[in-house]
Amino acid sequence: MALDLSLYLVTDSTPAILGSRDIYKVVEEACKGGVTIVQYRDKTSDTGALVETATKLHDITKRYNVPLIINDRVDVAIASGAEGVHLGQDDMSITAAKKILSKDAIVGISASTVEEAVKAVEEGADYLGIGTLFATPTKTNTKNIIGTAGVKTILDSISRLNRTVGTVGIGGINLSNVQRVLYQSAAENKALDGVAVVSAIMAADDPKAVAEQFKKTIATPPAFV
Ligand code: TZP
Ligand code: MG
Repeated sequence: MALDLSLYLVTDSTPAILGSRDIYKVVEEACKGGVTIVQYRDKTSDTGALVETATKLHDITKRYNVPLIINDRVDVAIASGAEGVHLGQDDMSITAAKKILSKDAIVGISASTVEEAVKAVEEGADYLGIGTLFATPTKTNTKNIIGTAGVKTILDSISRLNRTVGTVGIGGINLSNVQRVLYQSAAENKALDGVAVVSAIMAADDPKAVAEQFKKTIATPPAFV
């Protein structure tokens, strides 16, 4: 599966976002709408439930050729057959995760500073989730709100390393600001490969339609240039 980060869906199972809807239906609709990668992010379920949900999500995503990434938990990624993991700065190191996972597994990490980003690239991260771009009710314990200027500084620093690494912006991205995010955060030699969204798709009445709109908007040159 090639790594296409252009529209990265991160799930959320909390009532504030998912409501009483079914996570499997929402993720399947999002896949139909064209999300290119899905991360199962669940901070509350126990290990057994995580593996069960991840396995069911993987049954869905693989039908659409969409890689499934598991937040935080390398063990759950392996048990569910997912394609990779997304690590936080306080989780297992990239080096350790790569020792345990299969050699073609995708290992991504969150980065909010130049130092974190450079270290992650040097350790061989496949992609960086760069943020938090904008304050968002979805994640209130965010360390740094870095805006497009912060993303641009990070992209500029990693472009000097001459390593291949994917990049997505995350935090408060929606249909109204996505074009601006991509345009304003682009450094001279490196632009974001995509955007990661939670509520814009997970809380949408019609996740398929919103994913389609994102794809269209991302592919359209911004009118304000
Ligand atoms: N990491 C940084 S911000 C965030 C995560 C998981 C949540 C983004 O959620 P939303 O709803 O797309 O603003
Ligand atoms: Mg984490």
